[in-house]
Amino acid sequence: MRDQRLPPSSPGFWRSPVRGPWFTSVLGVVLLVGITVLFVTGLLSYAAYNPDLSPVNDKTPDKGILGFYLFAWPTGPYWLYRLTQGVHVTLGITIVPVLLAKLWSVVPKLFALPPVRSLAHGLERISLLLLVGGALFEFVTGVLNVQLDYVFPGSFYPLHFYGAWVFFAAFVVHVLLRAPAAVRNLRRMRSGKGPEGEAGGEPDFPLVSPRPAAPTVSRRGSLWLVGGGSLALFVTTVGQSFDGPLRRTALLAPHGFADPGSGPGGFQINKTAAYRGISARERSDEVWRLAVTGPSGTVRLSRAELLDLPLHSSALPIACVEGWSTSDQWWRGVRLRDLAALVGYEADAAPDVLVESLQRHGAFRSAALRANQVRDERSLLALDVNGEPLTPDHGHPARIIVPAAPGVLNTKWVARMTFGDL
Ligand SMILES: Nc1nc2c(c(=O)[nH]1)N[C@H]1C(S)=C(S)[C@@H](COP(=O)(O)O)O[C@H]1N2
Ligand SMILES: [Mo]
Repeated sequence: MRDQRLPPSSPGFWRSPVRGPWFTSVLGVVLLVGITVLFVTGLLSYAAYNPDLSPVNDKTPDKGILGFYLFAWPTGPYWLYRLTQGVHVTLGITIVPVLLAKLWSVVPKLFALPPVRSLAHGLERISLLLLVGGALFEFVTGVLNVQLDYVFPGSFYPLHFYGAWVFFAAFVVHVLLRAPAAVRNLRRMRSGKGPEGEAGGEPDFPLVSPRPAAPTVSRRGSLWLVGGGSLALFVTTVGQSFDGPLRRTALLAPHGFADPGSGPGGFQINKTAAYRGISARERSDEVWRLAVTGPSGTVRLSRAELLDLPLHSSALPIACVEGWSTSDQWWRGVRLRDLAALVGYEADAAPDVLVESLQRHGAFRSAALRANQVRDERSLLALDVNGEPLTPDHGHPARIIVPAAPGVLNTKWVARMTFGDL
Protein backbone atom coordinates (compact mmCIF):
# COMPACT_ATOMS: atom_id res chain seq x y z
CA MET A 1 0.00 0.00 0.00
CA ARG A 2 2.45 2.63 -1.13
CA ASP A 3 2.31 5.41 -3.60
CA GLN A 4 5.26 4.67 -5.82
CA ARG A 5 5.17 8.07 -7.45
CA LEU A 6 6.29 9.72 -4.23
CA PRO A 7 9.64 9.24 -2.47
CA PRO A 8 9.54 7.44 0.89
CA SER A 9 10.58 10.69 2.54
CA SER A 10 7.17 12.08 1.66
CA PRO A 11 4.38 11.27 4.14
CA GLY A 12 2.07 10.57 1.20
CA PHE A 13 4.18 7.55 0.20
CA TRP A 14 2.97 5.65 3.28
CA ARG A 15 -0.68 4.83 2.85
CA SER A 16 -1.67 2.19 5.39
CA PRO A 17 -4.67 3.55 7.31
CA VAL A 18 -3.63 1.45 10.31
CA ARG A 19 -0.64 3.63 11.18
CA GLY A 20 -1.34 6.25 13.78
CA PRO A 21 -0.52 7.35 17.31
CA TRP A 22 -3.06 5.03 18.91
CA PHE A 23 -1.73 1.86 17.26
CA THR A 24 1.88 2.83 18.05
CA SER A 25 1.02 3.82 21.63
CA VAL A 26 -0.75 0.57 22.49
CA LEU A 27 2.13 -1.52 21.16
CA GLY A 28 4.62 0.77 22.89
CA VAL A 29 3.01 0.32 26.30
CA VAL A 30 2.96 -3.49 25.86
CA LEU A 31 6.67 -3.41 24.97
CA LEU A 32 7.46 -1.10 27.89
CA VAL A 33 6.21 -3.73 30.31
CA GLY A 34 7.42 -6.78 28.36
CA ILE A 35 10.95 -5.57 27.66
CA THR A 36 11.42 -4.46 31.25
CA VAL A 37 10.51 -7.97 32.43
CA LEU A 38 12.86 -9.47 29.81
CA PHE A 39 15.72 -7.26 30.98
CA VAL A 40 15.26 -8.09 34.65
CA THR A 41 14.85 -11.85 34.14
CA GLY A 42 17.82 -11.78 31.76
CA LEU A 43 20.07 -10.10 34.33
CA LEU A 44 18.93 -12.67 36.89
CA SER A 45 20.00 -15.46 34.55
CA TYR A 46 23.53 -14.04 34.46
CA ALA A 47 23.59 -13.97 38.26
CA ALA A 48 22.35 -17.58 38.33
CA TYR A 49 25.30 -18.64 36.19
CA ASN A 50 27.61 -17.87 39.12
CA PRO A 51 29.74 -15.39 37.30
CA ASP A 52 32.11 -14.66 40.14
CA LEU A 53 33.46 -18.20 40.08
CA SER A 54 36.09 -17.31 37.53
CA PRO A 55 37.24 -18.86 35.29
CA VAL A 56 34.94 -21.86 35.02
CA ASN A 57 31.49 -20.29 34.99
CA ASP A 58 32.38 -16.70 34.26
CA LYS A 59 32.29 -16.24 30.49
CA THR A 60 32.26 -12.42 30.67
CA PRO A 61 35.61 -11.65 32.28
CA ASP A 62 35.47 -8.05 30.97
CA LYS A 63 32.00 -7.42 32.29
CA GLY A 64 33.44 -4.57 34.37
CA ILE A 65 30.88 -2.15 35.72
CA LEU A 66 28.05 -3.93 33.89
CA GLY A 67 28.43 -6.77 36.34
CA PHE A 68 28.03 -4.48 39.35
CA TYR A 69 24.74 -6.05 40.36
CA LEU A 70 25.84 -9.72 40.32
CA PHE A 71 25.06 -11.51 43.56
CA ALA A 72 25.22 -15.00 45.03
CA TRP A 73 22.28 -16.85 43.48
CA PRO A 74 20.10 -18.38 46.22
CA THR A 75 19.07 -22.05 46.40
CA GLY A 76 15.45 -21.29 47.17
CA PRO A 77 12.70 -21.35 46.26
CA TYR A 78 13.93 -24.46 44.49
CA TRP A 79 11.94 -23.65 41.33
CA LEU A 80 13.40 -20.13 41.09
CA TYR A 81 15.35 -20.52 37.83
CA ARG A 82 12.58 -22.57 36.29
CA LEU A 83 10.33 -19.55 36.78
CA THR A 84 12.70 -16.70 35.86
CA GLN A 85 14.15 -18.36 32.76
CA GLY A 86 10.81 -19.82 31.66
CA VAL A 87 9.38 -16.30 31.77
CA HIS A 88 12.42 -14.85 29.98
CA VAL A 89 12.34 -17.23 27.01
CA THR A 90 8.57 -17.70 26.68
CA LEU A 91 7.88 -13.98 26.97
CA GLY A 92 10.73 -13.12 24.60
CA ILE A 93 9.24 -15.39 21.92
CA THR A 94 5.69 -14.25 22.60
CA ILE A 95 6.32 -10.54 22.12
CA VAL A 96 8.15 -10.88 18.80
CA PRO A 97 4.97 -9.99 16.82
CA VAL A 98 4.44 -6.91 19.03
CA LEU A 99 8.02 -5.80 18.39
CA LEU A 100 7.69 -6.29 14.64
CA ALA A 101 4.33 -4.49 14.51
CA LYS A 102 5.75 -1.60 16.52
CA LEU A 103 8.74 -1.26 14.18
CA TRP A 104 6.40 -1.43 11.16
CA SER A 105 4.15 1.24 12.66
CA VAL A 106 6.95 3.79 12.85
CA VAL A 107 9.01 2.80 9.82
CA PRO A 108 8.04 5.93 7.81
CA LYS A 109 9.91 8.03 10.37
CA LEU A 110 13.10 6.33 9.30
CA PHE A 111 12.85 8.16 5.98
CA ALA A 112 12.10 11.63 7.36
CA LEU A 113 14.15 14.41 5.77
CA PRO A 114 16.33 16.13 6.72
CA PRO A 115 17.70 13.24 8.76
CA VAL A 116 19.02 15.54 11.47
CA ARG A 117 17.42 18.86 12.26
CA SER A 118 19.09 19.84 15.49
CA LEU A 119 21.53 18.50 18.04
CA ALA A 120 18.70 17.17 20.20
CA HIS A 121 17.05 15.57 17.19
CA GLY A 122 20.37 14.07 16.12
CA LEU A 123 20.92 12.56 19.55
CA GLU A 124 17.43 11.13 19.56
CA ARG A 125 18.02 9.51 16.18
CA ILE A 126 21.25 7.92 17.39
CA SER A 127 19.40 6.53 20.40
CA LEU A 128 16.76 5.16 18.00
CA LEU A 129 19.46 3.45 15.98
CA LEU A 130 20.76 1.77 19.13
CA LEU A 131 17.20 0.97 20.16
CA VAL A 132 16.13 -0.71 16.93
CA GLY A 133 19.53 -2.32 16.33
CA GLY A 134 19.70 -3.45 19.96
CA ALA A 135 16.18 -4.89 19.91
CA LEU A 136 16.83 -6.84 16.70
CA PHE A 137 20.21 -8.02 18.01
CA GLU A 138 18.85 -9.23 21.36
CA PHE A 139 15.84 -11.00 19.87
CA VAL A 140 17.84 -12.59 17.04
CA THR A 141 20.68 -13.84 19.27
CA GLY A 142 18.20 -15.03 21.90
CA VAL A 143 15.99 -16.94 19.47
CA LEU A 144 18.98 -18.42 17.64
CA ASN A 145 20.49 -19.63 20.87
CA VAL A 146 17.27 -21.27 21.95
CA GLN A 147 16.41 -22.74 18.56
CA LEU A 148 19.74 -23.72 17.07
CA ASP A 149 21.10 -25.33 20.13
CA TYR A 150 23.69 -22.82 21.27
CA VAL A 151 24.98 -21.62 17.88
CA PHE A 152 27.59 -19.52 19.60
CA PRO A 153 28.17 -21.56 22.76
CA GLY A 154 30.80 -19.50 24.56
CA SER A 155 30.31 -16.21 22.82
CA PHE A 156 26.53 -16.01 23.17
CA TYR A 157 26.98 -15.26 26.82
CA PRO A 158 28.92 -11.96 26.47
CA LEU A 159 27.15 -10.95 23.23
CA HIS A 160 23.67 -11.17 24.69
CA PHE A 161 24.84 -9.57 27.95
CA TYR A 162 26.59 -6.52 26.47
CA GLY A 163 23.83 -6.18 23.85
CA ALA A 164 21.21 -6.12 26.60
CA TRP A 165 22.87 -3.19 28.37
CA VAL A 166 23.25 -1.14 25.17
CA PHE A 167 19.68 -1.93 24.15
CA PHE A 168 18.22 -1.18 27.56
CA ALA A 169 20.07 2.14 27.88
CA ALA A 170 18.59 3.24 24.53
CA PHE A 171 15.22 1.86 25.64
CA VAL A 172 15.23 3.99 28.80
CA VAL A 173 16.07 7.14 26.81
CA HIS A 174 13.30 6.32 24.35
CA VAL A 175 10.72 5.69 27.08
CA LEU A 176 11.62 8.94 28.83
CA LEU A 177 11.15 10.82 25.55
CA ARG A 178 8.06 9.03 24.32
CA ALA A 179 6.06 7.53 27.18
CA PRO A 180 4.32 10.81 28.17
CA ALA A 181 2.91 11.23 24.66
CA ALA A 182 1.94 7.54 24.45
CA VAL A 183 0.06 7.71 27.75
CA ARG A 184 -1.63 10.99 26.74
CA ASN A 185 -2.74 9.38 23.50
CA LEU A 186 -4.23 6.36 25.22
CA ARG A 187 -6.06 8.60 27.74
CA ARG A 188 -7.50 10.75 24.99
CA MET A 189 -8.64 7.71 23.03
CA ARG A 190 -10.35 6.30 26.07
CA SER A 191 -12.18 9.52 26.79
CA GLY A 192 -13.32 9.56 23.15
CA LYS A 193 -11.33 12.64 22.11
CA GLY A 194 -9.26 11.01 19.39
CA PRO A 195 -5.47 11.17 19.24
CA GLU A 196 -3.49 14.34 19.58
CA GLY A 197 -3.05 16.49 16.55
CA GLU A 198 0.17 16.30 14.59
CA ALA A 199 1.52 19.34 16.39
CA GLY A 200 1.34 17.75 19.84
CA GLY A 201 2.03 14.10 19.20
CA GLU A 202 4.22 13.71 16.15
CA PRO A 203 6.44 16.67 15.51
CA ASP A 204 8.93 15.07 13.11
CA PHE A 205 6.89 12.88 10.83
CA PRO A 206 3.17 12.15 10.76
CA LEU A 207 2.23 8.59 11.63
CA VAL A 208 -1.23 9.06 10.17
CA SER A 209 -1.07 8.86 6.39
CA PRO A 210 -2.29 12.10 4.78
CA ARG A 211 -3.64 10.02 1.87
CA PRO A 212 -4.74 6.75 3.48
CA ALA A 213 -5.70 3.85 1.23
CA ALA A 214 -9.07 2.18 1.74
CA PRO A 215 -8.86 0.10 4.94
CA THR A 216 -8.83 -3.69 4.63
CA VAL A 217 -8.76 -4.13 8.41
CA SER A 218 -9.59 -1.74 11.25
CA ARG A 219 -6.96 -0.53 13.72
CA ARG A 220 -8.61 -2.62 16.39
CA GLY A 221 -8.60 -5.57 13.96
CA SER A 222 -4.89 -5.20 13.34
CA LEU A 223 -4.23 -5.18 17.07
CA TRP A 224 -6.16 -8.44 17.32
CA LEU A 225 -3.99 -9.78 14.52
CA VAL A 226 -0.80 -8.94 16.41
CA GLY A 227 -2.30 -10.33 19.61
CA GLY A 228 -3.33 -13.49 17.79
CA GLY A 229 0.22 -13.94 16.49
CA SER A 230 1.56 -13.58 20.02
CA LEU A 231 -1.02 -15.99 21.37
CA ALA A 232 -0.09 -18.57 18.70
CA LEU A 233 3.60 -18.28 19.66
CA PHE A 234 2.73 -18.51 23.34
CA VAL A 235 0.67 -21.69 23.09
CA THR A 236 3.31 -23.39 20.92
CA THR A 237 6.12 -22.46 23.34
CA VAL A 238 4.85 -22.57 26.91
CA GLY A 239 4.48 -26.38 26.97
CA GLN A 240 8.26 -26.68 27.21
CA SER A 241 8.00 -25.76 30.89
CA PHE A 242 5.92 -28.85 31.66
CA ASP A 243 6.16 -32.61 31.41
CA GLY A 244 3.67 -35.05 29.99
CA PRO A 245 1.34 -34.33 27.08
CA LEU A 246 1.75 -30.56 27.49
CA ARG A 247 5.36 -30.77 26.34
CA ARG A 248 4.20 -32.10 23.00
CA THR A 249 2.34 -28.81 22.40
CA ALA A 250 5.70 -27.01 22.43
CA LEU A 251 5.97 -27.19 18.65
CA LEU A 252 8.38 -24.26 18.53
CA ALA A 253 10.63 -25.55 21.25
CA PRO A 254 14.09 -26.63 20.17
CA HIS A 255 15.86 -29.91 19.63
CA GLY A 256 15.43 -32.97 21.67
CA PHE A 257 11.71 -32.92 22.23
CA ALA A 258 11.55 -36.31 20.71
CA ASP A 259 9.82 -38.45 23.26
CA PRO A 260 12.35 -39.16 26.04
CA GLY A 261 10.50 -42.43 26.62
CA SER A 262 8.53 -43.45 29.66
CA GLY A 263 9.56 -44.85 33.03
CA PRO A 264 11.85 -43.29 35.62
CA GLY A 265 14.20 -41.71 33.06
CA GLY A 266 11.34 -40.54 30.85
CA PHE A 267 11.88 -36.81 31.12
CA GLN A 268 13.58 -34.24 28.93
CA ILE A 269 17.19 -34.90 27.90
CA ASN A 270 19.43 -32.16 26.60
CA LYS A 271 22.61 -33.89 25.39
CA THR A 272 22.75 -37.69 25.26
CA ALA A 273 25.69 -39.78 26.43
CA ALA A 274 26.33 -40.86 22.83
CA TYR A 275 26.35 -37.24 21.61
CA ARG A 276 28.86 -36.33 24.31
CA GLY A 277 31.04 -39.35 23.53
CA ILE A 278 30.64 -41.06 26.91
CA SER A 279 31.32 -44.78 26.43
CA ALA A 280 29.65 -47.62 28.33
CA ARG A 281 33.10 -48.81 29.41
CA GLU A 282 34.20 -45.63 31.19
CA ARG A 283 30.84 -45.54 32.98
CA SER A 284 31.06 -49.20 34.05
CA ASP A 285 31.38 -50.32 37.67
CA GLU A 286 34.83 -51.81 36.94
CA VAL A 287 36.33 -48.65 35.47
CA TRP A 288 34.54 -45.61 36.92
CA ARG A 289 35.82 -44.02 40.14
CA LEU A 290 34.84 -40.63 41.50
CA ALA A 291 37.84 -38.58 42.66
CA VAL A 292 37.00 -36.17 45.49
CA THR A 293 39.75 -33.74 46.48
CA GLY A 294 40.07 -31.43 49.49
CA PRO A 295 42.63 -30.34 52.10
CA SER A 296 42.92 -33.86 53.49
CA GLY A 297 43.78 -35.33 50.08
CA THR A 298 41.94 -37.26 47.38
CA VAL A 299 39.39 -40.00 47.98
CA ARG A 300 38.42 -42.41 45.17
CA LEU A 301 34.98 -43.97 45.32
CA SER A 302 33.23 -46.57 43.19
CA ARG A 303 29.49 -46.35 42.60
CA ALA A 304 28.95 -49.16 45.10
CA GLU A 305 30.98 -47.29 47.75
CA LEU A 306 28.95 -44.13 47.10
CA LEU A 307 25.74 -46.14 47.53
CA ASP A 308 27.05 -47.23 50.95
CA LEU A 309 27.28 -43.61 52.17
CA PRO A 310 24.21 -41.99 53.77
CA LEU A 311 21.74 -41.41 50.91
CA HIS A 312 19.15 -38.64 50.74
CA SER A 313 16.33 -37.69 48.39
CA SER A 314 15.36 -34.35 46.86
CA ALA A 315 12.50 -33.52 44.52
CA LEU A 316 13.99 -31.01 42.10
CA PRO A 317 13.40 -29.89 38.50
CA ILE A 318 15.92 -29.33 35.70
CA ALA A 319 15.60 -25.85 34.20
CA CYS A 320 17.69 -25.01 31.13
CA VAL A 321 18.82 -21.55 30.00
CA GLU A 322 16.93 -22.34 26.77
CA GLY A 323 13.71 -21.92 28.73
CA TRP A 324 12.54 -25.53 28.95
CA SER A 325 12.22 -27.24 32.29
CA THR A 326 11.00 -30.50 33.78
CA SER A 327 8.65 -30.91 36.69
CA ASP A 328 10.16 -32.15 39.97
CA GLN A 329 12.00 -35.47 39.72
CA TRP A 330 12.94 -37.65 42.68
CA TRP A 331 16.71 -37.73 42.90
CA ARG A 332 18.58 -39.89 45.39
CA GLY A 333 22.26 -39.67 46.20
CA VAL A 334 24.98 -38.31 48.45
CA ARG A 335 24.76 -34.75 49.76
CA LEU A 336 27.46 -32.46 48.39
CA ARG A 337 28.13 -31.21 51.93
CA ASP A 338 28.79 -34.81 53.04
CA LEU A 339 31.32 -35.25 50.22
CA ALA A 340 33.07 -32.07 51.40
CA ALA A 341 33.16 -33.60 54.88
CA LEU A 342 34.95 -36.66 53.46
CA VAL A 343 37.92 -34.55 52.39
CA GLY A 344 38.46 -32.33 55.41
CA TYR A 345 35.68 -29.75 55.81
CA GLU A 346 32.88 -29.27 58.32
CA ALA A 347 29.70 -29.80 56.27
CA ASP A 348 28.39 -26.41 57.45
CA ALA A 349 31.62 -24.75 56.34
CA ALA A 350 31.84 -26.50 52.96
CA PRO A 351 33.43 -24.28 50.30
CA ASP A 352 32.93 -23.87 46.52
CA VAL A 353 33.48 -26.97 44.44
CA LEU A 354 34.75 -27.52 40.90
CA VAL A 355 32.90 -30.40 39.24
CA GLU A 356 34.43 -32.09 36.18
CA SER A 357 32.77 -34.57 33.88
CA LEU A 358 34.02 -37.64 32.01
CA GLN A 359 33.25 -35.67 28.87
CA ARG A 360 36.40 -34.68 26.98
CA HIS A 361 34.98 -32.42 24.25
CA GLY A 362 32.30 -29.82 23.80
CA ALA A 363 30.63 -27.39 26.17
CA PHE A 364 29.61 -28.01 29.78
CA ARG A 365 32.48 -30.34 30.68
CA SER A 366 32.80 -28.68 34.05
CA ALA A 367 31.04 -26.23 36.33
CA ALA A 368 31.71 -24.61 39.67
CA LEU A 369 29.15 -24.41 42.46
CA ARG A 370 29.11 -21.80 45.17
CA ALA A 371 29.43 -22.59 48.86
CA ASN A 372 25.74 -21.82 49.49
CA GLN A 373 24.82 -24.41 46.85
CA VAL A 374 27.21 -27.01 48.27
CA ARG A 375 25.92 -26.51 51.81
CA ASP A 376 22.22 -26.83 50.92
CA GLU A 377 20.89 -30.18 52.18
CA ARG A 378 18.96 -30.70 48.94
CA SER A 379 22.08 -30.52 46.75
CA LEU A 380 23.09 -34.02 45.72
CA LEU A 381 25.52 -36.04 43.75
CA ALA A 382 22.59 -38.05 42.43
CA LEU A 383 22.93 -41.77 41.73
CA ASP A 384 19.26 -42.63 41.15
CA VAL A 385 16.29 -40.82 39.73
CA ASN A 386 12.63 -41.72 40.31
CA GLY A 387 13.56 -44.93 42.09
CA GLU A 388 15.96 -46.39 39.49
CA PRO A 389 19.68 -45.97 38.76
CA LEU A 390 20.36 -42.95 36.53
CA THR A 391 20.06 -43.75 32.83
CA PRO A 392 23.16 -43.12 30.69
CA ASP A 393 21.56 -40.03 29.15
CA HIS A 394 20.66 -38.56 32.54
CA GLY A 395 24.27 -38.79 33.71
CA HIS A 396 24.99 -42.33 34.97
CA PRO A 397 27.06 -43.16 37.03
CA ALA A 398 26.55 -39.88 38.94
CA ARG A 399 25.33 -36.34 38.31
CA ILE A 400 24.95 -33.09 40.21
CA ILE A 401 21.51 -31.72 41.10
CA VAL A 402 21.19 -28.37 42.91
CA PRO A 403 18.01 -26.48 43.84
CA ALA A 404 17.13 -23.29 41.91
CA ALA A 405 20.24 -23.55 39.71
CA PRO A 406 20.37 -23.39 35.90
CA GLY A 407 20.49 -26.85 34.27
CA VAL A 408 23.99 -26.19 33.01
CA LEU A 409 25.36 -26.38 36.56
CA ASN A 410 23.93 -29.89 36.99
CA THR A 411 26.93 -31.65 35.50
CA LYS A 412 26.34 -35.19 34.21
CA TRP A 413 28.80 -38.14 34.17
CA VAL A 414 30.80 -36.62 37.05
CA ALA A 415 34.41 -37.81 37.30
CA ARG A 416 36.11 -35.35 39.68
CA MET A 417 35.11 -32.93 42.43
CA THR A 418 37.63 -30.46 43.88
CA PHE A 419 36.53 -28.58 46.99
CA GLY A 420 37.91 -25.16 47.91
CA ASP A 421 40.57 -22.87 46.47
CA LEU A 422 38.81 -21.78 43.32
N1 LIG B 1 28.69 -33.32 31.28
C1 LIG B 1 27.63 -32.59 30.87
N2 LIG B 1 26.71 -32.23 31.81
C2 LIG B 1 25.63 -31.50 31.43
C3 LIG B 1 25.45 -31.10 30.09
C4 LIG B 1 26.42 -31.53 29.14
O1 LIG B 1 26.31 -31.25 27.94
N3 LIG B 1 27.50 -32.27 29.58
N4 LIG B 1 24.35 -30.35 29.76
C5 LIG B 1 23.85 -29.49 30.84
C6 LIG B 1 22.65 -28.76 30.49
S1 LIG B 1 22.84 -27.41 29.49
C7 LIG B 1 21.42 -29.08 31.02
S2 LIG B 1 20.08 -28.12 30.74
C8 LIG B 1 21.24 -30.29 31.83
C9 LIG B 1 20.21 -31.18 31.19
O2 LIG B 1 20.01 -32.32 31.92
P1 LIG B 1 19.17 -33.56 31.38
O3 LIG B 1 19.69 -33.88 30.01
O4 LIG B 1 19.34 -34.64 32.37
O5 LIG B 1 17.72 -33.12 31.31
O6 LIG B 1 22.44 -31.04 31.99
C10 LIG B 1 23.61 -30.28 32.12
N5 LIG B 1 24.73 -31.15 32.39
MO1 LIG C 1 20.94 -26.25 29.48
